[in-house]
Amino acid sequence: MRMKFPNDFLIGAATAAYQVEGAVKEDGKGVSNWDVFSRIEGKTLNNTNGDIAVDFYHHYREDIALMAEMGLESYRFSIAWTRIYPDGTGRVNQKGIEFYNAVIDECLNYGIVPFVTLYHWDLPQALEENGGWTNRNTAEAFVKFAETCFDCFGDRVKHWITFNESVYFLRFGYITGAHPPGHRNDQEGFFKAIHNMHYAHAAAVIAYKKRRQYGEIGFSHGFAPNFPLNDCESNQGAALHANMFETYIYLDPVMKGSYPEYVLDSLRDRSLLPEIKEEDLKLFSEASRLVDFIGLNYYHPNAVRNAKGSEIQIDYSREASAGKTRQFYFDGMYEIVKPEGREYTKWGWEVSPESLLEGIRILQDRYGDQIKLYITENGLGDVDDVQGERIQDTPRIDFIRRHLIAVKQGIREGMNIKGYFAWSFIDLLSWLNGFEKQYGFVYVDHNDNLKRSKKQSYYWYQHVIATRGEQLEEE
Ligand code: BGP
Repeated sequence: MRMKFPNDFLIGAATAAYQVEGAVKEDGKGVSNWDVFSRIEGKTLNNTNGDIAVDFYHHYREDIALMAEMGLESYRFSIAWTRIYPDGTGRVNQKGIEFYNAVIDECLNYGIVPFVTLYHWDLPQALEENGGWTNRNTAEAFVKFAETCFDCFGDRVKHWITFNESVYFLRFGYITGAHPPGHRNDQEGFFKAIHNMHYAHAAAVIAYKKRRQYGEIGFSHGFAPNFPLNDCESNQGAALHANMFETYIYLDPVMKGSYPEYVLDSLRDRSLLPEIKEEDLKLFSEASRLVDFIGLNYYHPNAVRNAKGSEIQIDYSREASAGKTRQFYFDGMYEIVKPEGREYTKWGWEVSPESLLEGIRILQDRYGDQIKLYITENGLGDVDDVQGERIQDTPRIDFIRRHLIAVKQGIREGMNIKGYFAWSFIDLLSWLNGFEKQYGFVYVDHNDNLKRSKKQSYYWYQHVIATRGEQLEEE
């Protein structure tokens, strides 16, 4: 049976400030933790950094015109905190406000809905130096930054995301050291940072709703649902444990206003429980009643087996965090394996559109059937064949097509999914993989003045949007 996406379903694409903007020293922008971290030898592929990225700062008109020509309905982008508050707090930089006003207005001129992420990993260095997310002051500064954004842009921006993928920036920041601040196995810092991040999220949600701007606000989770390798009971336990520490510790406070008991017990046993004040929990609970949606960034599921007692060593290499080799497990209780006979990307990520739905069913069991969801990221990281006239990125088309069909199936089953954002609109800087791992509908030639070219997938997505996905199954 043919079906279009419902009228209120947004078909969009996403990027993040550090990965596209460049112009890191222009118009009063302050220094971010990534500006500093990427300068440390060996931290990123070929020591690439975001100094130029794809220079969206100067190309935004051209890029948004390309979005409009494609028919894109919504553009998810993030605001660089250091453009608004160069030192993280204190003085506001008017030029930064002007830049995002221009980007938002440009989108709206074409009828593109701006979908704005407040925190997509580029923390002001001044705050990082004072303890980053382990310091409650960072959370307070975030709330101030969020309020400034609501006050300056909230008349036109009606969709907000507080945090992007805390599961990754905190794990890589405090356990593997692959992201700033680069701590290794700092478990105490890790759980403290998680709690402060939750405080910042909750306070920002409440601050937003107080303003009565009649928009929505949510939280984007890096959703890699863990499934047991097989029916064996110990592997099922391992998958549950993994989901507790990779998903529920992030989504329970947002959706229910409390941490899972299982997580609390396990942290208490290991003397890792951070200080959780009664008033924080009150705040979480109030925010959980106000939050509008969960964003899922879905790339792959994980197959998990029990590893208790097998002395797993954390792999601190950049490759491990970039997904190329086996991943680490902070407490050695489970191991993510890559069973043979399944489909994987060049970076070893399992391709499984059906696991997205399976994962959503698990979330529905926990948070209710009608939780409002957006797929805030999904896409294929690949090395495209850029020879010849047109870039034939057929694997990307196939990947996105299959995931969009799954989303349609979910909607048919009654899932409350309100939009899909392909990662990414344009080829951009991958945090750890430089420019080697491409995700975009638009290619950027770094040897020819950052010239933009439309890929095959650009035209394909244009058609999907024009037909509201009606022909996906036949393409
Ligand atoms: C998500 C991030 C994005 C983006 C994407 C692809 O985790 O939110 O910013 O980078 O993953 O990741 P990668 O470039 O490592 O393949």
